[in-house]
Amino acid sequence: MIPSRTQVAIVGAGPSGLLLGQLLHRAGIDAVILERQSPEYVLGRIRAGVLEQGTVELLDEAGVGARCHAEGLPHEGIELAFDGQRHRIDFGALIGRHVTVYGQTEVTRDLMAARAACGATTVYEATDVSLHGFDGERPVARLRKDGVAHELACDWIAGCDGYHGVSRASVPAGAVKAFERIYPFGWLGVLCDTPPVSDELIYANHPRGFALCSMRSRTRSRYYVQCGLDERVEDWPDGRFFDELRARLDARAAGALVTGPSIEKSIAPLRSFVAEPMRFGRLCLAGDAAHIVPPTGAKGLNLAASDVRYLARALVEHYRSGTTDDLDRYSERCLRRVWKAVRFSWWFTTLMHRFPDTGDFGQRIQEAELGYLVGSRAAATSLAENYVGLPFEA
Ligand code: RFL
Ligand code: PHB
Repeated sequence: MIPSRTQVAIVGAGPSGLLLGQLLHRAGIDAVILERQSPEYVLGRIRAGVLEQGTVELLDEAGVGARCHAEGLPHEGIELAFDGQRHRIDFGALIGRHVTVYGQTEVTRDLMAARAACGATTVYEATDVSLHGFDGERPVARLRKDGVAHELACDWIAGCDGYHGVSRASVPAGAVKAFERIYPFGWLGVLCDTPPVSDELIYANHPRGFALCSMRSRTRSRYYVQCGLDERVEDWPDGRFFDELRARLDARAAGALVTGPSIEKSIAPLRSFVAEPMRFGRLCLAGDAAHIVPPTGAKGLNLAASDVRYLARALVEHYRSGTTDDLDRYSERCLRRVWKAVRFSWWFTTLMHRFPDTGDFGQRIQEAELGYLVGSRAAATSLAENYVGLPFEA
């Protein structure tokens, strides 16, 4: 049954939409989620793997943190490989904080289960979602489900529908300013059921291009290599992928790499994108709908969570006291944190990747900066603070 009215209509059942739904539900605020895809499709997308401490705390607040604590892997550092050597950035020693390796798929699964358990409505395979009247007091979301048209009246719309969603696209072009940088390369990612090459993530800078050794668990590995924008997955059989990965790693990691058949392989282009502002009347954007970062800093999902944290608190305060003060501050508050993460992701991407136009000079500059980074406590602390996640505003 699709209701005709709710307090908050949420577009998108990715991590932003589901987490917002759960935080609102726990505060007694009614929300309906409209999702274009099926639940299986949403769970089939292999994406993020690294959660900031603040994100895990927010999962706890939403009542869905148990499995992340039980099965997630706390990581107290990362390794940087360059110039044939590997160096550790020790988050624990530098700032006393850590990240948790726990896949976005699992976060989504936990949130879906919690939503099903509380009986809240998610309309999957909702097509032709369109948003109306958010510049006034009575917004409406229209949709089709199984060919039948529906209207959902609401107080607020949360646009949690990712970069290609309908929410940002519904805003008049003159009301939104977009900031964008497209990088001249992508990431080719492979998932396989083999033990990870190291206990920690390895970020490798190499003249052949960037590589990343990540993981989902002690038995499942996630690897990436920088690739050209014109590359196709079909041109990268597993053997070629692992040869290229090995060539970009230090000798110890290359020797320790256990290969196996890939269970997923995909190419993602890299971009930085920010839309300002993030609120238009009674439509608030959150997560990838408002901003994209290249995955190098592992910030996308974490930024989505921090937007949702601010939005949920502002809506709870609004329904409790009638004030819109926090909603009025929503956009600027999010954007301050967003731009810091955009800056960090851009910096780490620029430091680690081979750019087509900077040549051997660029490679030496990167190696010099990496040398400085691993040799200076001040520089390493800056990396650690940003990677583990900057604090939220009060
Ligand atoms: P999502 O996950 O894109 O979900 C949006 C949902 O909205 C639905 N939708 C619609 N529904 C109804 N009507 C419409 N018209 C709709 N249009 C779209 C979509 O079907 C979808 O279900 O956005 P959300 O929730 O904001 O979450 C953002 C994160 O998914 C994203 O930032 C991260 O995956 C980015 N990311 C990483 N983030 C991290 O924090 N740590 C990482 O380690 C990390 N690694 C990554 C990443 C992203 C990657 N790719 C593929 C871009 C690694 C990769 C390779
Ligand atoms: C991942 O495991 O997918 C992952 C980890 C770290 C990143 C990006 C992606 O920076």
